[in-house]
Amino acid sequence: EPQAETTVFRSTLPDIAIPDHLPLHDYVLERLAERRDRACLIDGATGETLTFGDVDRLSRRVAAGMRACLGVRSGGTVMLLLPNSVEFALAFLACSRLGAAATTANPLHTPPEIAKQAAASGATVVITEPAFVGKVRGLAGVAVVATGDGAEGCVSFSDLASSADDGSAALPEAAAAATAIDVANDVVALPYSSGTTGLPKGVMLSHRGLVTSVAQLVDGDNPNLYFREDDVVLCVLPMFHVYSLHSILLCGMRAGAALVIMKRFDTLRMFELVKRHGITIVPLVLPIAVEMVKSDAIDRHDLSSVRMVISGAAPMGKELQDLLRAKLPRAVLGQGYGMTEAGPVLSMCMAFAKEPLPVKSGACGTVVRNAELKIIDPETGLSLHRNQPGEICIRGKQLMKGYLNNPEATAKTIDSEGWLHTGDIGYVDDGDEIFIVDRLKELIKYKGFQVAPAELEAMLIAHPSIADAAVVQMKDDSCGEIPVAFVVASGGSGITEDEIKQYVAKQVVFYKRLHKIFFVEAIPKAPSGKILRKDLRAKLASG
Ligand code: AYL
Repeated sequence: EPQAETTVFRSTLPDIAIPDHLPLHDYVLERLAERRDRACLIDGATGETLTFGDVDRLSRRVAAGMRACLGVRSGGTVMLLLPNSVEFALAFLACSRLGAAATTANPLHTPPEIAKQAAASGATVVITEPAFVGKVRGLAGVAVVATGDGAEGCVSFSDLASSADDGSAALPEAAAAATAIDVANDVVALPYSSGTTGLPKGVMLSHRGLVTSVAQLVDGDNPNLYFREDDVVLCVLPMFHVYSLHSILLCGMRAGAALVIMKRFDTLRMFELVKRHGITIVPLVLPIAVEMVKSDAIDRHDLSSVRMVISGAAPMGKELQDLLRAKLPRAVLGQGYGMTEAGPVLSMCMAFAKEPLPVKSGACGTVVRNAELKIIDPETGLSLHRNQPGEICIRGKQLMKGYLNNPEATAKTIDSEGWLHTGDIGYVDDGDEIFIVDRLKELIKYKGFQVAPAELEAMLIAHPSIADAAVVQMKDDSCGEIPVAFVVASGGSGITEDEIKQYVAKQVVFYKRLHKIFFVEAIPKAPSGKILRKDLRAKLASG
């Protein structure tokens, strides 16, 4: 029964004082003085280690270089088009120091996808690897920085990092810019997300928003996500995605843990790195868990250092969780639930707390502290009780400021009372744990990556041989979900499944490729013109 009174769910942990005056870099490096010589970033490929002191010094230099050579100022935007690397972390912190926003993107994106984000975000600088420079050369008004040995026509990252002195005294201007940061309003990260509907949009995460979200997990006497200074965290999830950026890079640095950076996932390499560096914390996504349990090598490697395995960004079934638990009996296994717009974390497994609580398999955590969560009937908007599934909504200082240049989409996502509507369907059980059971929104999650149906539908409809199209997800054991399309071919065009797949594949990053095309007479739609995705998904489920 929906009710007029709102049932608000809160963390079982008490609220804490969260700094609301520190810019993000100062917050994550707040205890620098005690940690100068501790390992912060370890390059998994080379073993090269940067201490907290190194990271502080180098990120100051990069900031100074970006300001002097590239004119990056407070309010500016820099695109990070980088795989996992030390450079990513340094460039991100440098943007924070300058009061500039870092808009992050997958370097495997196609040139048109990159161009779209660069233009929409207003980026004036792109930082990338030499191998990807060709993808961004044509961007008008954008300076390109290349890492490693640099590349022709580009500023080299190492020049940036060595351009100036490292002491703040030698950087009067940059220091002034840093102190001028308006923590409540200045955007520090600008990831792209399609949210509950439509095309990808820039999600404005402020300094205060991200500080709040990190603090909700790792601060306090009894942190919800207990990372210790002696922890070694595996960083194989891409930092350009908010899961890794927030819960690995920022939470890890704030807690004083060391990160082992892996550029791309490889099961054996990962097992070796666990052993070599004594990795204690393994954040992963479903496909990595699948690879791990499938590999016979898991039994031949000593993974006993691992004490915590975090899964997030997409649903992970109970069966897989149980298989993984059997392989890693010494580790606590649990889930985090996030959404880019939510800043990003809504809930975290309480078995990860300093004073852990027992949790249930399949749950995706308990709402974070200093926040409010409610479940509403999507039809009436009225609040629901425990154990009743409905749309998950969250409120707190950690939420995004809004979508860049898109107040309409912002207003549809965060209502006038400050509640963010996730488009996820779930319930809160008697033990305060959240279970996600369905998704109201269009979003498709392939290996934890976002696929926006609207983007693929626009592309399909633009094809002269296609009259109409709808894209939905199909369940898949190793990828979670895969995008498939229902297509109405134009009369007599005779276009084939392969032609359509190729046509899309040429324009998009690998995870947005269509896996199957179903030719139909018409796309089912509501009178309003809205695609009836539920009907299409039901069609797939019934085979
Ligand atoms: P976006 N279980 C089920 N679905 C999930 C889960 C989960 N544990 N986590 C995320 N999702 C889905 O913006 C859900 O539909 O953010 C949600 O609305 O790419 C959508 O993914 C959001 O997708 C963490 C843990 C960040 C997770 C995240 C998620 C970031 C993904 C930090 O510590």
